[in-house]
Amino acid sequence: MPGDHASAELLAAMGSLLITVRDVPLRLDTPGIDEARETQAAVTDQLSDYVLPRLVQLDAPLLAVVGGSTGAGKSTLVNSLVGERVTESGVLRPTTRSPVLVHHPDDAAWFQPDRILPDLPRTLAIGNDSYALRLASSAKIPKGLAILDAPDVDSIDKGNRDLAAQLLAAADLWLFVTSAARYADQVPWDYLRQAAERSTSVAVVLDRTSDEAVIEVRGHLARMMTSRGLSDSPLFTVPESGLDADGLLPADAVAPMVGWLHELAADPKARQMVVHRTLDGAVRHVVLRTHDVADALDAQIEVAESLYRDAETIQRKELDELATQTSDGTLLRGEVLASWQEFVGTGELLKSVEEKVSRIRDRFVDGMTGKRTRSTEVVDAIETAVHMLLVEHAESAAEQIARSWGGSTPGRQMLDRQRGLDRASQDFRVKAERTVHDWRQSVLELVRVEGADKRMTARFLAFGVNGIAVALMIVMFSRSTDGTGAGGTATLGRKLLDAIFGEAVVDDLVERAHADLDSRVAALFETELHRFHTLLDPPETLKIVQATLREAARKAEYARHADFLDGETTS
Ligand SMILES: Nc1nc2c(ncn2[C@@H]2O[C@H](COP(=O)(O)OP(=O)(O)O)[C@@H](O)[C@H]2O)c(=O)[nH]1
Ligand SMILES: [Mg+2]
Repeated sequence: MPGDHASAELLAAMGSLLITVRDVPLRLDTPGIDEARETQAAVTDQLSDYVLPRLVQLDAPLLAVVGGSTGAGKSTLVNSLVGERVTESGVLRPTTRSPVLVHHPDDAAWFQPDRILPDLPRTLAIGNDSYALRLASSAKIPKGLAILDAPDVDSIDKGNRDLAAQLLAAADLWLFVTSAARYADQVPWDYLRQAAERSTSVAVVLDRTSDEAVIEVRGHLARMMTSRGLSDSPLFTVPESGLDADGLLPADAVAPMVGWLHELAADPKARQMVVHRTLDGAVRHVVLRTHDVADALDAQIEVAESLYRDAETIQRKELDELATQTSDGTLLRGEVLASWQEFVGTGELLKSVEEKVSRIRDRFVDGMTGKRTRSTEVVDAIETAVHMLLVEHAESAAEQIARSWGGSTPGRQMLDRQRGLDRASQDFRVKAERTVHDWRQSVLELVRVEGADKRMTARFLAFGVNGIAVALMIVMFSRSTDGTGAGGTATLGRKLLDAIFGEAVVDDLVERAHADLDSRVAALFETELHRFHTLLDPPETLKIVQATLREAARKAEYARHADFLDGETTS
Protein backbone atom coordinates (compact mmCIF):
# COMPACT_ATOMS: atom_id res chain seq x y z
CA MET A 1 0.00 0.00 0.00
CA PRO A 2 2.17 2.84 -1.22
CA GLY A 3 0.00 5.79 -0.14
CA ASP A 4 -2.46 6.79 2.53
CA HIS A 5 -5.30 5.10 0.76
CA ALA A 6 -6.25 1.52 0.41
CA SER A 7 -7.35 0.66 -3.10
CA ALA A 8 -11.04 0.33 -3.75
CA GLU A 9 -10.36 -3.26 -4.84
CA LEU A 10 -8.75 -4.21 -1.54
CA LEU A 11 -11.51 -2.57 0.44
CA ALA A 12 -14.21 -4.26 -1.64
CA ALA A 13 -12.45 -7.61 -1.46
CA MET A 14 -12.16 -7.39 2.33
CA GLY A 15 -15.79 -6.29 2.66
CA SER A 16 -17.08 -9.23 0.69
CA LEU A 17 -14.69 -11.59 2.46
CA LEU A 18 -16.22 -10.48 5.77
CA ILE A 19 -19.78 -11.14 4.61
CA THR A 20 -18.88 -14.42 2.95
CA VAL A 21 -17.04 -15.84 5.96
CA ARG A 22 -19.57 -14.53 8.46
CA ASP A 23 -22.48 -16.22 6.68
CA VAL A 24 -20.94 -19.66 6.24
CA PRO A 25 -23.28 -22.19 7.85
CA LEU A 26 -21.32 -24.66 9.97
CA ARG A 27 -24.35 -26.29 11.51
CA LEU A 28 -23.44 -29.95 11.62
CA ASP A 29 -21.40 -31.25 14.54
CA THR A 30 -18.71 -32.86 12.43
CA PRO A 31 -15.31 -33.71 13.96
CA GLY A 32 -13.22 -30.58 14.53
CA ILE A 33 -16.20 -28.28 14.02
CA ASP A 34 -15.57 -26.25 17.20
CA GLU A 35 -12.21 -25.18 15.90
CA ALA A 36 -13.72 -24.29 12.53
CA ARG A 37 -16.41 -22.18 14.20
CA GLU A 38 -13.73 -20.41 16.26
CA THR A 39 -11.75 -19.73 13.12
CA GLN A 40 -14.83 -18.35 11.44
CA ALA A 41 -15.47 -16.03 14.40
CA ALA A 42 -11.82 -14.99 14.56
CA VAL A 43 -11.70 -14.12 10.86
CA THR A 44 -14.97 -12.22 11.10
CA ASP A 45 -13.77 -10.28 14.16
CA GLN A 46 -10.38 -9.55 12.69
CA LEU A 47 -11.96 -8.13 9.55
CA SER A 48 -14.64 -6.06 11.24
CA ASP A 49 -12.64 -5.01 14.32
CA TYR A 50 -9.44 -4.11 12.56
CA VAL A 51 -8.81 -4.71 8.87
CA LEU A 52 -11.82 -2.87 7.47
CA PRO A 53 -11.81 0.12 9.85
CA ARG A 54 -8.06 0.44 9.35
CA LEU A 55 -8.29 0.28 5.55
CA VAL A 56 -11.01 2.91 5.58
CA GLN A 57 -8.90 5.32 7.65
CA LEU A 58 -5.25 4.68 7.13
CA ASP A 59 -4.35 8.02 8.71
CA ALA A 60 -6.04 7.23 12.04
CA PRO A 61 -3.76 7.31 15.10
CA LEU A 62 -1.54 4.32 15.69
CA LEU A 63 -3.16 2.02 18.21
CA ALA A 64 -0.67 0.33 20.52
CA VAL A 65 -2.27 -2.41 22.63
CA VAL A 66 -0.48 -3.38 25.82
CA GLY A 67 -0.84 -7.08 26.44
CA GLY A 68 0.78 -9.68 28.64
CA SER A 69 0.35 -11.87 31.64
CA THR A 70 -1.22 -11.16 34.99
CA GLY A 71 0.72 -8.84 37.24
CA ALA A 72 3.40 -8.18 34.63
CA GLY A 73 2.97 -4.50 35.34
CA LYS A 74 0.95 -3.54 32.26
CA SER A 75 -1.29 -0.95 33.85
CA THR A 76 1.60 0.61 35.76
CA LEU A 77 3.54 0.78 32.50
CA VAL A 78 0.65 2.41 30.62
CA ASN A 79 0.31 5.09 33.32
CA SER A 80 4.05 5.63 33.30
CA LEU A 81 4.27 5.86 29.51
CA VAL A 82 1.48 8.42 29.43
CA GLY A 83 2.89 10.23 32.44
CA GLU A 84 -0.29 10.30 34.48
CA ARG A 85 -2.67 7.89 36.09
CA VAL A 86 -5.17 6.92 33.41
CA THR A 87 -5.77 3.27 34.19
CA GLU A 88 -6.11 1.33 37.42
CA SER A 89 -3.24 -0.85 38.55
CA GLY A 90 -3.12 -3.02 41.60
CA VAL A 91 -2.79 -6.48 43.01
CA LEU A 92 -6.46 -6.61 43.90
CA ARG A 93 -7.90 -7.98 40.68
CA PRO A 94 -11.57 -7.72 40.00
CA THR A 95 -12.45 -10.46 37.54
CA THR A 96 -14.01 -7.88 35.31
CA ARG A 97 -12.67 -4.48 34.45
CA SER A 98 -13.13 -2.33 31.39
CA PRO A 99 -10.02 -2.04 29.26
CA VAL A 100 -8.83 1.54 28.89
CA LEU A 101 -7.88 3.29 25.67
CA VAL A 102 -5.87 6.48 26.17
CA HIS A 103 -5.70 9.02 23.38
CA HIS A 104 -4.92 12.67 22.82
CA PRO A 105 -8.02 14.88 23.19
CA ASP A 106 -7.79 15.87 19.50
CA ASP A 107 -7.91 12.22 18.43
CA ALA A 108 -11.15 11.38 20.28
CA ALA A 109 -13.25 11.07 17.12
CA TRP A 110 -11.12 8.25 15.77
CA PHE A 111 -12.19 5.89 18.51
CA GLN A 112 -15.92 6.30 18.32
CA PRO A 113 -17.84 3.03 18.04
CA ASP A 114 -18.48 3.33 14.30
CA ARG A 115 -14.73 3.04 13.77
CA ILE A 116 -12.38 0.43 15.22
CA LEU A 117 -13.90 -2.43 17.31
CA PRO A 118 -17.45 -1.50 16.26
CA ASP A 119 -19.18 -4.10 18.40
CA LEU A 120 -17.48 -3.13 21.61
CA PRO A 121 -19.54 -0.62 23.62
CA ARG A 122 -17.76 2.54 24.75
CA THR A 123 -17.86 4.06 28.20
CA LEU A 124 -16.32 7.14 29.72
CA ALA A 125 -16.86 6.11 33.34
CA ILE A 126 -14.55 3.96 35.40
CA GLY A 127 -16.54 0.82 35.91
CA ASN A 128 -16.58 -2.90 36.06
CA ASP A 129 -18.27 -3.65 32.80
CA SER A 130 -15.69 -5.89 31.21
CA TYR A 131 -17.31 -5.78 27.81
CA ALA A 132 -16.94 -2.04 27.29
CA LEU A 133 -14.01 0.02 26.19
CA ARG A 134 -13.27 2.95 28.47
CA LEU A 135 -12.03 5.96 26.51
CA ALA A 136 -9.69 8.25 28.42
CA SER A 137 -8.19 11.33 26.91
CA SER A 138 -4.90 12.79 28.06
CA ALA A 139 -3.03 15.78 26.74
CA LYS A 140 0.19 14.05 27.76
CA ILE A 141 0.01 11.41 25.09
CA PRO A 142 1.19 12.60 21.65
CA LYS A 143 -1.32 13.09 18.86
CA GLY A 144 -1.34 10.20 16.44
CA LEU A 145 -0.77 7.59 19.13
CA ALA A 146 -3.23 5.76 21.36
CA ILE A 147 -2.41 3.21 24.04
CA LEU A 148 -4.82 0.52 25.14
CA ASP A 149 -4.43 -1.30 28.46
CA ALA A 150 -5.82 -4.77 27.69
CA PRO A 151 -6.88 -7.49 30.15
CA ASP A 152 -4.42 -10.25 31.08
CA VAL A 153 -3.93 -12.80 28.29
CA ASP A 154 -3.77 -15.52 30.95
CA SER A 155 -6.65 -14.22 33.08
CA ILE A 156 -8.56 -16.85 35.05
CA ASP A 157 -11.69 -15.30 33.58
CA LYS A 158 -12.49 -16.52 30.06
CA GLY A 159 -14.33 -13.32 29.20
CA ASN A 160 -11.18 -11.35 30.03
CA ARG A 161 -8.96 -13.71 28.06
CA ASP A 162 -11.23 -13.49 25.02
CA LEU A 163 -11.38 -9.73 25.28
CA ALA A 164 -7.59 -9.56 25.50
CA ALA A 165 -7.34 -11.61 22.32
CA GLN A 166 -9.91 -9.46 20.56
CA LEU A 167 -8.14 -6.24 21.53
CA LEU A 168 -4.71 -7.48 20.48
CA ALA A 169 -6.23 -8.47 17.13
CA ALA A 170 -7.29 -4.85 16.68
CA ALA A 171 -3.84 -3.42 17.41
CA ASP A 172 -1.49 -1.78 14.93
CA LEU A 173 1.28 -2.48 17.36
CA TRP A 174 1.59 -4.83 20.30
CA LEU A 175 3.46 -3.69 23.38
CA PHE A 176 3.89 -7.10 24.89
CA VAL A 177 4.81 -6.95 28.54
CA THR A 178 6.50 -9.74 30.40
CA SER A 179 8.68 -9.96 33.47
CA ALA A 180 11.76 -11.78 34.66
CA ALA A 181 9.49 -14.18 36.49
CA ARG A 182 7.07 -14.81 33.64
CA TYR A 183 8.92 -14.44 30.36
CA ALA A 184 9.12 -18.19 29.68
CA ASP A 185 5.38 -18.83 30.28
CA GLN A 186 3.43 -20.66 27.63
CA VAL A 187 0.48 -18.33 27.09
CA PRO A 188 2.47 -15.19 26.28
CA TRP A 189 4.57 -17.16 23.83
CA ASP A 190 1.48 -18.50 22.12
CA TYR A 191 0.63 -14.88 21.47
CA LEU A 192 4.11 -13.93 20.39
CA ARG A 193 4.15 -16.86 17.98
CA GLN A 194 0.90 -15.57 16.50
CA ALA A 195 2.43 -12.13 16.13
CA ALA A 196 5.42 -13.62 14.32
CA GLU A 197 3.21 -15.73 12.04
CA ARG A 198 1.06 -12.78 11.08
CA SER A 199 3.95 -10.31 11.01
CA THR A 200 2.12 -8.12 13.48
CA SER A 201 4.30 -5.21 14.57
CA VAL A 202 5.33 -5.96 18.11
CA ALA A 203 7.64 -4.55 20.75
CA VAL A 204 8.46 -6.71 23.75
CA VAL A 205 8.87 -5.12 27.16
CA LEU A 206 10.83 -6.91 29.82
CA ASP A 207 9.31 -5.30 32.88
CA ARG A 208 10.14 -5.31 36.59
CA THR A 209 13.58 -6.80 36.13
CA SER A 210 16.19 -6.42 38.83
CA ASP A 211 19.68 -5.16 37.97
CA GLU A 212 21.19 -8.56 38.83
CA ALA A 213 18.87 -10.47 36.52
CA VAL A 214 18.68 -8.06 33.64
CA ILE A 215 21.73 -9.19 31.65
CA GLU A 216 20.97 -12.87 31.81
CA VAL A 217 17.19 -12.59 31.32
CA ARG A 218 17.46 -10.05 28.56
CA GLY A 219 19.93 -12.24 26.67
CA HIS A 220 17.77 -15.28 27.06
CA LEU A 221 14.60 -13.48 26.04
CA ALA A 222 16.33 -11.96 23.00
CA ARG A 223 17.44 -15.42 21.87
CA MET A 224 13.92 -16.77 22.34
CA MET A 225 12.57 -13.91 20.23
CA THR A 226 15.10 -14.56 17.48
CA SER A 227 14.41 -18.27 17.36
CA ARG A 228 10.69 -17.57 17.18
CA GLY A 229 10.85 -15.14 14.31
CA LEU A 230 10.76 -11.90 16.28
CA SER A 231 14.32 -10.72 15.66
CA ASP A 232 13.02 -7.52 14.03
CA SER A 233 11.04 -6.55 17.09
CA PRO A 234 12.44 -4.06 19.56
CA LEU A 235 13.02 -5.33 23.09
CA PHE A 236 12.74 -2.78 25.90
CA THR A 237 13.86 -3.34 29.45
CA VAL A 238 12.17 -1.56 32.33
CA PRO A 239 14.16 -1.97 35.52
CA GLU A 240 12.38 -2.82 38.75
CA SER A 241 11.98 0.42 40.63
CA GLY A 242 9.93 2.02 43.34
CA LEU A 243 6.69 3.72 42.31
CA ASP A 244 5.81 7.31 43.09
CA ALA A 245 2.71 8.46 44.97
CA ASP A 246 0.61 8.12 41.79
CA GLY A 247 1.91 4.61 41.22
CA LEU A 248 4.10 5.71 38.32
CA LEU A 249 7.59 4.47 37.51
CA PRO A 250 10.47 6.97 37.53
CA ALA A 251 10.66 8.81 34.21
CA ASP A 252 14.11 7.49 33.34
CA ALA A 253 12.95 3.88 33.70
CA VAL A 254 10.60 4.32 30.76
CA ALA A 255 12.48 7.04 28.90
CA PRO A 256 13.71 4.86 25.99
CA MET A 257 10.22 3.53 25.36
CA VAL A 258 8.58 6.92 25.66
CA GLY A 259 11.15 8.30 23.24
CA TRP A 260 10.53 5.55 20.76
CA LEU A 261 6.75 5.96 20.93
CA HIS A 262 6.92 9.73 20.57
CA GLU A 263 9.16 9.40 17.53
CA LEU A 264 6.76 6.95 16.02
CA ALA A 265 3.82 9.26 16.67
CA ALA A 266 5.64 12.20 15.12
CA ASP A 267 6.83 10.39 11.99
CA PRO A 268 3.95 9.61 9.63
CA LYS A 269 6.17 7.42 7.47
CA ALA A 270 7.39 5.29 10.35
CA ARG A 271 3.84 5.02 11.66
CA GLN A 272 2.63 3.97 8.26
CA MET A 273 5.24 1.25 8.11
CA VAL A 274 4.16 -0.17 11.43
CA VAL A 275 0.50 -0.07 10.38
CA HIS A 276 1.14 -1.58 6.94
CA ARG A 277 3.17 -4.41 8.30
CA THR A 278 0.43 -5.40 10.74
CA LEU A 279 -2.35 -4.80 8.26
CA ASP A 280 -0.69 -6.80 5.51
CA GLY A 281 -0.07 -9.63 7.97
CA ALA A 282 -3.68 -9.51 9.12
CA VAL A 283 -4.98 -9.64 5.55
CA ARG A 284 -2.66 -12.51 4.67
CA HIS A 285 -3.74 -14.30 7.82
CA VAL A 286 -7.50 -13.93 7.29
CA VAL A 287 -7.08 -15.19 3.74
CA LEU A 288 -5.32 -18.31 5.02
CA ARG A 289 -7.86 -18.89 7.73
CA THR A 290 -10.67 -18.44 5.24
CA HIS A 291 -9.31 -21.45 3.39
CA ASP A 292 -9.43 -23.35 6.71
CA VAL A 293 -13.13 -22.51 7.00
CA ALA A 294 -13.62 -23.64 3.40
CA ASP A 295 -11.81 -26.89 4.22
CA ALA A 296 -14.15 -27.45 7.16
CA LEU A 297 -17.04 -27.36 4.71
CA ASP A 298 -15.81 -30.62 3.17
CA ALA A 299 -17.02 -32.55 6.19
CA GLN A 300 -20.25 -30.52 6.34
CA ILE A 301 -20.96 -31.32 2.71
CA GLU A 302 -20.12 -34.98 3.12
CA VAL A 303 -22.35 -35.44 6.13
CA ALA A 304 -25.20 -33.37 4.68
CA GLU A 305 -25.00 -35.41 1.51
CA SER A 306 -25.13 -38.68 3.37
CA LEU A 307 -28.05 -37.57 5.56
CA TYR A 308 -29.89 -36.26 2.51
CA ARG A 309 -29.21 -39.44 0.62
CA ASP A 310 -30.29 -41.70 3.47
CA ALA A 311 -33.59 -39.90 3.85
CA GLU A 312 -34.17 -39.86 0.12
CA THR A 313 -33.32 -43.52 -0.38
CA ILE A 314 -35.69 -44.61 2.35
CA GLN A 315 -38.43 -42.39 1.01
CA ARG A 316 -37.85 -43.62 -2.55
CA LYS A 317 -38.09 -47.22 -1.40
CA GLU A 318 -41.39 -46.57 0.36
CA LEU A 319 -42.79 -44.82 -2.71
CA ASP A 320 -41.67 -47.65 -4.96
CA GLU A 321 -43.37 -50.14 -2.70
CA LEU A 322 -46.48 -48.02 -2.78
CA ALA A 323 -46.42 -47.93 -6.56
CA THR A 324 -46.11 -51.70 -6.62
CA GLN A 325 -48.83 -52.25 -4.09
CA THR A 326 -51.27 -50.10 -6.02
CA SER A 327 -50.84 -52.33 -9.08
CA ASP A 328 -50.08 -55.85 -7.92
CA GLY A 329 -53.45 -56.77 -6.50
CA THR A 330 -52.50 -55.97 -2.89
CA LEU A 331 -55.49 -53.68 -2.62
CA LEU A 332 -57.94 -56.23 -3.99
CA ARG A 333 -58.91 -57.78 -0.73
CA GLY A 334 -61.14 -57.16 2.26
CA GLU A 335 -63.74 -54.47 1.88
CA VAL A 336 -62.57 -53.43 -1.60
CA LEU A 337 -62.84 -56.95 -2.97
CA ALA A 338 -66.16 -57.66 -1.26
CA SER A 339 -67.86 -54.48 -2.43
CA TRP A 340 -66.46 -54.85 -5.94
CA GLN A 341 -67.72 -58.42 -6.21
CA GLU A 342 -71.07 -57.34 -4.99
CA PHE A 343 -71.06 -54.55 -7.53
CA VAL A 344 -70.21 -56.71 -10.52
CA GLY A 345 -72.29 -59.67 -9.42
CA THR A 346 -71.15 -63.17 -10.13
CA GLY A 347 -70.33 -63.17 -13.77
CA GLU A 348 -73.66 -61.73 -14.81
CA LEU A 349 -72.20 -58.37 -15.55
CA LEU A 350 -69.67 -59.87 -17.87
CA LYS A 351 -72.31 -61.73 -19.79
CA SER A 352 -74.46 -58.69 -20.10
CA VAL A 353 -71.55 -56.63 -21.34
CA GLU A 354 -71.08 -59.07 -24.14
CA GLU A 355 -74.74 -59.12 -25.09
CA LYS A 356 -76.34 -56.87 -27.57
CA VAL A 357 -76.63 -53.20 -26.83
CA SER A 358 -80.41 -53.09 -26.89
CA ARG A 359 -80.69 -55.93 -24.48
CA ILE A 360 -78.19 -54.41 -22.11
CA ARG A 361 -80.23 -51.27 -22.07
CA ASP A 362 -83.31 -53.35 -21.25
CA ARG A 363 -81.56 -55.14 -18.46
CA PHE A 364 -79.68 -52.40 -16.76
CA VAL A 365 -81.47 -49.14 -17.10
CA ASP A 366 -83.88 -50.19 -14.36
CA GLY A 367 -81.15 -51.07 -11.98
CA MET A 368 -79.03 -48.09 -12.82
CA THR A 369 -79.68 -46.13 -9.68
CA GLY A 370 -78.98 -49.11 -7.47
CA LYS A 371 -75.73 -49.83 -9.29
CA ARG A 372 -74.60 -46.26 -8.89
CA THR A 373 -75.13 -46.41 -5.17
CA ARG A 374 -73.11 -49.56 -4.89
CA SER A 375 -70.34 -48.19 -7.04
CA THR A 376 -69.99 -45.38 -4.50
CA GLU A 377 -69.52 -47.95 -1.80
CA VAL A 378 -66.71 -49.55 -3.78
CA VAL A 379 -65.02 -46.18 -4.22
CA ASP A 380 -65.32 -45.46 -0.50
CA ALA A 381 -63.73 -48.81 0.28
CA ILE A 382 -60.95 -48.04 -2.23
CA GLU A 383 -60.31 -44.63 -0.69
CA THR A 384 -60.06 -46.12 2.76
CA ALA A 385 -57.68 -48.85 1.63
CA VAL A 386 -55.39 -46.49 -0.29
CA HIS A 387 -55.42 -44.08 2.64
CA MET A 388 -54.35 -46.82 5.03
CA LEU A 389 -51.57 -47.81 2.71
CA LEU A 390 -50.29 -44.23 2.54
CA VAL A 391 -50.32 -43.81 6.30
CA GLU A 392 -48.52 -47.10 6.76
CA HIS A 393 -45.72 -46.09 4.40
CA ALA A 394 -45.43 -42.56 5.75
CA GLU A 395 -45.04 -43.92 9.28
CA SER A 396 -42.55 -46.48 8.12
CA ALA A 397 -40.49 -43.92 6.18
CA ALA A 398 -40.36 -41.51 9.13
CA GLU A 399 -39.35 -44.25 11.52
CA GLN A 400 -36.62 -45.57 9.26
CA ILE A 401 -35.17 -42.16 8.46
CA ALA A 402 -35.12 -41.21 12.13
CA ARG A 403 -33.39 -44.48 12.97
CA SER A 404 -30.85 -43.99 10.22
CA TRP A 405 -30.08 -40.39 11.19
CA GLY A 406 -29.93 -41.35 14.85
CA GLY A 407 -26.95 -43.55 14.00
CA SER A 408 -24.58 -40.58 13.58
CA THR A 409 -23.72 -37.66 15.85
CA PRO A 410 -24.70 -34.89 13.42
CA GLY A 411 -27.84 -36.80 12.46
CA ARG A 412 -28.84 -37.10 16.12
CA GLN A 413 -28.04 -33.44 16.63
CA MET A 414 -30.48 -32.53 13.85
CA LEU A 415 -33.19 -34.84 15.19
CA ASP A 416 -32.83 -33.28 18.64
CA ARG A 417 -33.73 -29.93 17.14
CA GLN A 418 -37.15 -31.10 16.19
CA ARG A 419 -39.05 -33.70 18.11
CA GLY A 420 -41.47 -36.16 16.55
CA LEU A 421 -39.68 -36.83 13.31
CA ASP A 422 -39.81 -40.57 13.90
CA ARG A 423 -43.53 -40.39 13.12
CA ALA A 424 -45.43 -39.18 10.09
CA SER A 425 -46.38 -35.53 10.49
CA GLN A 426 -49.46 -34.82 12.55
CA ASP A 427 -51.61 -33.65 9.68
CA PHE A 428 -50.52 -36.47 7.41
CA ARG A 429 -53.74 -38.44 7.81
CA VAL A 430 -55.88 -35.49 6.85
CA LYS A 431 -53.63 -34.58 3.94
CA ALA A 432 -53.55 -38.18 2.74
CA GLU A 433 -57.32 -38.34 2.88
CA ARG A 434 -57.55 -35.26 0.71
CA THR A 435 -54.95 -36.65 -1.68
CA VAL A 436 -56.84 -39.89 -2.18
CA HIS A 437 -60.11 -38.06 -2.58
CA ASP A 438 -58.62 -35.68 -5.13
CA TRP A 439 -57.29 -38.64 -7.05
CA ARG A 440 -60.73 -40.19 -7.08
CA GLN A 441 -62.17 -36.96 -8.51
CA SER A 442 -59.48 -36.94 -11.08
CA VAL A 443 -60.23 -40.52 -12.19
CA LEU A 444 -63.90 -39.58 -12.47
CA GLU A 445 -62.89 -36.64 -14.62
CA LEU A 446 -60.71 -38.89 -16.75
CA VAL A 447 -63.66 -41.18 -17.41
CA ARG A 448 -65.98 -38.25 -18.01
CA VAL A 449 -63.68 -36.67 -20.58
CA GLU A 450 -62.73 -39.90 -22.32
CA GLY A 451 -66.35 -40.99 -22.37
CA ALA A 452 -67.71 -37.64 -23.56
CA ASP A 453 -68.79 -39.02 -26.92
CA LYS A 454 -70.04 -42.27 -25.42
CA ARG A 455 -72.08 -40.80 -22.70
CA MET A 456 -75.34 -41.74 -24.29
CA THR A 457 -74.31 -45.30 -25.07
CA ALA A 458 -76.14 -47.99 -23.18
CA ARG A 459 -73.09 -49.39 -21.45
CA PHE A 460 -72.02 -46.00 -20.25
CA LEU A 461 -75.48 -45.25 -19.04
CA ALA A 462 -75.73 -48.62 -17.37
CA PHE A 463 -72.69 -48.14 -15.17
CA GLY A 464 -72.43 -44.41 -14.98
CA VAL A 465 -69.23 -42.41 -14.66
CA ASN A 466 -68.82 -43.67 -11.12
CA GLY A 467 -69.20 -47.32 -12.00
CA ILE A 468 -66.77 -47.04 -14.89
CA ALA A 469 -64.29 -45.15 -12.71
CA VAL A 470 -64.55 -47.95 -10.14
CA ALA A 471 -63.79 -50.50 -12.83
CA LEU A 472 -60.83 -48.41 -13.93
CA MET A 473 -59.44 -48.27 -10.38
CA ILE A 474 -59.89 -52.00 -9.88
CA VAL A 475 -58.17 -52.75 -13.18
CA MET A 476 -55.38 -50.39 -12.20
CA PHE A 477 -54.89 -52.08 -8.84
CA SER A 478 -54.28 -55.39 -10.58
CA ARG A 479 -52.54 -54.18 -13.72
CA SER A 480 -49.34 -56.06 -12.98
CA THR A 481 -51.00 -59.37 -12.10
CA ASP A 482 -51.64 -62.21 -14.46
CA GLY A 483 -55.40 -62.02 -14.02
CA THR A 484 -55.68 -64.99 -11.69
CA GLY A 485 -56.38 -64.88 -7.96
CA ALA A 486 -57.87 -61.67 -6.65
CA GLY A 487 -56.90 -60.04 -9.94
CA GLY A 488 -59.24 -62.45 -11.63
CA THR A 489 -62.24 -60.48 -10.56
CA ALA A 490 -60.62 -57.46 -12.16
CA THR A 491 -60.91 -59.22 -15.50
CA LEU A 492 -64.58 -58.38 -15.45
CA GLY A 493 -63.77 -54.73 -15.12
CA ARG A 494 -61.25 -54.94 -17.91
CA LYS A 495 -63.80 -56.48 -20.26
CA LEU A 496 -66.31 -53.82 -19.40
CA LEU A 497 -63.81 -51.03 -20.05
CA ASP A 498 -62.58 -52.64 -23.28
CA ALA A 499 -66.14 -52.87 -24.47
CA ILE A 500 -66.74 -49.19 -23.80
CA PHE A 501 -63.43 -47.60 -24.82
CA GLY A 502 -61.46 -50.17 -26.75
CA GLU A 503 -58.30 -51.86 -25.49
CA ALA A 504 -55.74 -49.25 -26.43
CA VAL A 505 -57.68 -46.47 -24.76
CA VAL A 506 -58.13 -48.56 -21.63
CA ASP A 507 -54.37 -49.21 -21.42
CA ASP A 508 -53.83 -45.51 -21.66
CA LEU A 509 -56.48 -44.70 -19.04
CA VAL A 510 -55.02 -47.22 -16.59
CA GLU A 511 -51.58 -45.77 -17.18
CA ARG A 512 -52.80 -42.24 -16.61
CA ALA A 513 -54.82 -43.07 -13.50
CA HIS A 514 -51.80 -44.76 -11.96
CA ALA A 515 -49.39 -42.00 -12.93
CA ASP A 516 -51.81 -39.50 -11.46
CA LEU A 517 -51.92 -41.35 -8.15
CA ASP A 518 -48.14 -41.70 -8.13
CA SER A 519 -47.55 -38.03 -8.65
CA ARG A 520 -50.07 -36.99 -6.00
CA VAL A 521 -48.54 -39.41 -3.52
CA ALA A 522 -45.03 -38.23 -4.41
CA ALA A 523 -46.06 -34.63 -3.69
CA LEU A 524 -47.65 -35.68 -0.41
CA PHE A 525 -44.52 -37.55 0.67
CA GLU A 526 -42.30 -34.73 -0.50
CA THR A 527 -43.54 -32.55 2.35
CA GLU A 528 -42.81 -35.41 4.73
CA LEU A 529 -39.24 -35.64 3.50
CA HIS A 530 -38.98 -31.88 3.62
CA ARG A 531 -39.25 -32.01 7.41
CA PHE A 532 -35.89 -33.78 7.46
CA HIS A 533 -34.27 -31.82 4.69
CA THR A 534 -35.09 -28.40 6.13
CA LEU A 535 -32.92 -29.31 9.09
CA LEU A 536 -29.94 -29.40 6.77
CA ASP A 537 -28.29 -26.97 4.45
CA PRO A 538 -28.62 -28.53 1.02
CA PRO A 539 -25.28 -30.03 -0.02
CA GLU A 540 -25.45 -28.13 -3.30
CA THR A 541 -25.80 -24.87 -1.40
CA LEU A 542 -22.85 -25.79 0.81
CA LYS A 543 -20.76 -26.49 -2.28
CA ILE A 544 -21.61 -23.09 -3.68
CA VAL A 545 -20.79 -21.48 -0.33
CA GLN A 546 -17.45 -23.28 -0.33
CA ALA A 547 -16.61 -22.17 -3.85
CA THR A 548 -17.68 -18.60 -3.07
CA LEU A 549 -15.52 -18.63 0.03
CA ARG A 550 -12.43 -19.75 -1.86
CA GLU A 551 -13.11 -17.24 -4.60
CA ALA A 552 -13.48 -14.44 -2.03
CA ALA A 553 -10.19 -15.51 -0.42
CA ARG A 554 -8.49 -15.62 -3.80
CA LYS A 555 -9.71 -12.14 -4.73
CA ALA A 556 -8.61 -10.83 -1.33
CA GLU A 557 -5.15 -12.29 -1.82
CA TYR A 558 -4.95 -10.74 -5.30
CA ALA A 559 -5.97 -7.37 -3.96
CA ARG A 560 -3.45 -7.67 -1.13
CA HIS A 561 -0.67 -8.28 -3.62
CA ALA A 562 -1.73 -5.41 -5.82
CA ASP A 563 -2.07 -3.08 -2.86
CA PHE A 564 0.65 -3.95 -0.39
CA LEU A 565 3.33 -5.34 -2.60
CA ASP A 566 3.24 -2.79 -5.39
CA GLY A 567 5.69 -0.04 -4.64
CA GLU A 568 6.97 -1.72 -1.51
CA THR A 569 9.79 -4.14 -1.16
CA THR A 570 8.56 -5.79 2.00
CA SER A 571 6.05 -8.58 1.87
N1 LIG B 1 7.52 -1.66 42.84
C1 LIG B 1 6.96 -1.90 41.66
N2 LIG B 1 5.72 -2.33 41.63
C2 LIG B 1 5.13 -2.56 40.44
C3 LIG B 1 5.85 -2.34 39.23
N3 LIG B 1 5.03 -2.65 38.22
C4 LIG B 1 3.86 -3.04 38.79
N4 LIG B 1 3.93 -2.99 40.10
C5 LIG B 1 2.87 -3.37 41.03
O1 LIG B 1 2.48 -4.69 40.73
C6 LIG B 1 1.10 -4.83 40.81
C7 LIG B 1 0.54 -5.24 39.48
O2 LIG B 1 0.83 -4.26 38.53
P1 LIG B 1 -0.16 -3.87 37.39
O3 LIG B 1 0.41 -2.70 36.69
O4 LIG B 1 -1.56 -3.75 37.88
O5 LIG B 1 -0.01 -5.15 36.48
P2 LIG B 1 -0.93 -5.69 35.35
O6 LIG B 1 -1.75 -6.78 35.90
O7 LIG B 1 0.00 -6.20 34.33
O8 LIG B 1 -1.74 -4.56 34.84
C8 LIG B 1 0.57 -3.47 41.26
O9 LIG B 1 0.39 -3.51 42.65
C9 LIG B 1 1.65 -2.53 40.89
O10 LIG B 1 1.67 -1.41 41.77
C10 LIG B 1 7.19 -1.89 39.31
O11 LIG B 1 7.89 -1.72 38.30
N5 LIG B 1 7.69 -1.68 40.55
MG1 LIG C 1 -3.78 -4.22 34.61
